[in-house]
Amino acid sequence: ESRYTPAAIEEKWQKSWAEQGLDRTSEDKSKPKFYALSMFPYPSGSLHMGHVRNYVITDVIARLKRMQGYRVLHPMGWDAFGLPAENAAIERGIAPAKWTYQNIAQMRSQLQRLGLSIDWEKEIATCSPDYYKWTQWLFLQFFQAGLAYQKEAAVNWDPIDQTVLANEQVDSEGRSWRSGAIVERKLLRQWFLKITDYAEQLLSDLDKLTGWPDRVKLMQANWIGKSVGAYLEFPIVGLDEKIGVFTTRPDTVYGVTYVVLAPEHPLTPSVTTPEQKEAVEAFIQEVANQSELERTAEDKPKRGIPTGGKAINPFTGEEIPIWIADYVLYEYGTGAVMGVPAHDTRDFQFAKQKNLPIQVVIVSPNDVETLHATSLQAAYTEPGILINSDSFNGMDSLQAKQAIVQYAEQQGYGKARIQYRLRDWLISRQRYWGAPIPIIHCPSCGSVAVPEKDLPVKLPEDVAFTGRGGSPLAQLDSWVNVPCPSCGTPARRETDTMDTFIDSSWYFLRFPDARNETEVFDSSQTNDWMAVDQYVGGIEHAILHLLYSRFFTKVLRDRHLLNFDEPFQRLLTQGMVQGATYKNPVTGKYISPAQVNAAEPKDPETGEALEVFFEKMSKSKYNGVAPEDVIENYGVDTARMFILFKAPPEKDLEWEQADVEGQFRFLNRVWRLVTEFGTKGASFTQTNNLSQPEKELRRAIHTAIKEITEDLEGEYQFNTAVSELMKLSNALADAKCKASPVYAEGIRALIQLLAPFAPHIAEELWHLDGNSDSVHQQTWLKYEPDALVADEITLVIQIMGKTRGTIQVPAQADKQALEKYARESEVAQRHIEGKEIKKAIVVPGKLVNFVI
Ligand code: ANZ
Ligand code: ZN
Repeated sequence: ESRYTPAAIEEKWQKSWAEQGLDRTSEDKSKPKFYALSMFPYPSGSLHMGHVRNYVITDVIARLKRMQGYRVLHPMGWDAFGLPAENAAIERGIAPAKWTYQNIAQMRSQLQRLGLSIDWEKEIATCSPDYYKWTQWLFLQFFQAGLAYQKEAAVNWDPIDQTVLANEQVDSEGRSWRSGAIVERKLLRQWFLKITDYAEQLLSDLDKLTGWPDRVKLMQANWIGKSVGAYLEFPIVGLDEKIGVFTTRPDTVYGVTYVVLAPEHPLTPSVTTPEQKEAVEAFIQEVANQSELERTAEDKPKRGIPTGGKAINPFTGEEIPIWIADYVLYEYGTGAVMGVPAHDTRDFQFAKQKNLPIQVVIVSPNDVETLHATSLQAAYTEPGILINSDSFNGMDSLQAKQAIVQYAEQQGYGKARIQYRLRDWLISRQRYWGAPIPIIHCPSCGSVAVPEKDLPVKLPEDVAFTGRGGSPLAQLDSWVNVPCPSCGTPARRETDTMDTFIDSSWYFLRFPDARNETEVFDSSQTNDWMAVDQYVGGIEHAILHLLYSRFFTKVLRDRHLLNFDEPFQRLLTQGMVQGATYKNPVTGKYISPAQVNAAEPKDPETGEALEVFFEKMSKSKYNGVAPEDVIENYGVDTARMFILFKAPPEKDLEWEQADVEGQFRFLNRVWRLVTEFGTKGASFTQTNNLSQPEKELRRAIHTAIKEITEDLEGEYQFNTAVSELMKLSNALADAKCKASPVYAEGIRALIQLLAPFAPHIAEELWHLDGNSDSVHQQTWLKYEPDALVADEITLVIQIMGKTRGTIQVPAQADKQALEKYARESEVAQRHIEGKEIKKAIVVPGKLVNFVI
């Protein structure tokens, strides 16, 4: 009899599966399809437990679906463009491509040790010219559709190194990561994608995503931020211009006591009076250095100053002052607000601070009689009844919204308007390691698309990475200077590259046809495989990645490349993997577990008792567990079982060694059960005339099939599914019918049910059980309803509360019948010995107790 030695079987089977092509995507169109996808990793160089958890979850689903008769697409790729490769080039002189491909090679081999049933023939790296050719081609689709355009936008500018910085390269004090200079804001002409054109669809189609967590849908909806309201215009006194405002509360328009412009608003200079000019300019400078968050924080005092200019409220004809203030953002709505201090919290604070008048125009329905709401302690923001509002007095405020917009429209003061918080997507990056934007700027033709035959616009390799003087691409004259593709005059290449979120917005569309050299993908193939049936990844992508992918899908549908609306049918956001963390509460330092005694954790230097808690694994906290170490000690199957068993997939998972060992012991038990049983091969269970132990074991087997299948098909309760596997193994260990074909059936079922979870040990045991094909190619078991019905139960017989024995009785027997069976039983007869029975206590389904 052999011992369970993971190292001896795991690599063996991985090789064998690869040779047999077991994980290749089946193109058998007679089968229903299933597309299982994990969010592809950034090739940082090493795999962490978060990755492992993500991919194992997807793998279990993929393996189950294959066994259930689906053709499964389960691919993997690399989100391989981005800043770290360029930083490595600047800091260590290694070319970004080299650095990236080395990391990919390393992580691929780590992934392959996890026993994931991935079709590696479909592997994609977004930094490969075969891929980014099509990223560029897609950009041109957007460009041709009028969905890609240029405008000025602010960037982070390092004045010492003379270069644009990514947000990640600016520290919390606003300094450059390299030069330490205070980062400035600078306006540059940059490329945008018009995602705002799709705001409404991106919002309303959230309803179609029945397989997404509500939390994620809510985050998307908030990000899109739809507001229904009105656009109203306030004429400026002494100028032939108007200030347009967006308001969600047109019903409060009679309560407007001032108008506020964002300091950057183009009308600011023209409304400012000479007396205020100096103060206004100083204020604009001040605000320019604040972030949006600082400007809009609820708890901060609002800052602003009057421009000296005045506007007219068209509804009342009244003159009101025009202010500028930091709490009005230039990028939202029209960049101007009508101030209604009586009914808006921020306006109220502002008016109190600046002594601006407060005019109440809405009162609570209870106050209508008395109209006594004049000394407000806070803004009244609820609906109510209109007062001080001319012909709208007495109207309900919700109705008044419509009535006032209608009136405004008739009078030409404004109109109804829907506003979204979502802004167009800034995709330009002044960096090297990304897909070059395939545009050539010609002095006479403007921005010209690179012709399709010239794609990809390849990244040049003879580039210097200094971190200074702007993008490396912009410094390479030989690359930049090209003739215009349409008129031939000397022109310049666009030197911006694309945001890496573009690469990941379409990779899932490429997998069905990953090696296509002549098209972005064959639409019929992609339409056939899409949508992704199960997408699994981190909650950190709940907003941008998913929103951008949905946007791409909709644009390509409108370009007739796709025939569906939504890319991801079902979404699972897995929880974090947390490690035991030791922290000195006094110094705040994290201590490595290697340095402490877990039973009594103390700081090795100061002797302080340490705080112990679970937190997301990270290098800086010394609380990480390396996947390689676990695999080396216990094998991949144990790691997989632990991850699946320890917590439901959406919940955070606490890495506990004892539970890892628990799973290792469980796999050892399964190993012993099967190897002790020996090689019996297939057997057939005759279902009539089964003995009681056989019936019970059969019930345990079919209960396991039923429960595990339901756990996997419903909410992915991997943890309870593993518990069911344990129950089945216990039932087999305890079975009193080890020579029966039912026992053989049980052993086979255990191996097959284990296969998606612990694929290597299952395969080995399958072969030890006498099979020559793969367990992963078996048909997923179906339970037999008949087997679940208990036809007999075990009844305990007690005399004076003392258990004397058990008997088998029909499961359906009622109280009366149970008492009769008990009385007549041999056990009872023997112990009662003719004495009088005073009383019989019957607990249905359990026992009968005789008082004598
Ligand atoms: C007058 C008013 C009266 C407002 C009232 C609210 C309550 P959401 O829901 O976010 O769309 N606003 C408009 N543009 C703004 C900007 N660029 N910066 C700061 N605030 C701005 O909110 C829309 C409301 O936010 C608008 O409705 C406007 O204030 C303000 F009792 O107009 B309201
Ligand atoms: Zn030209």
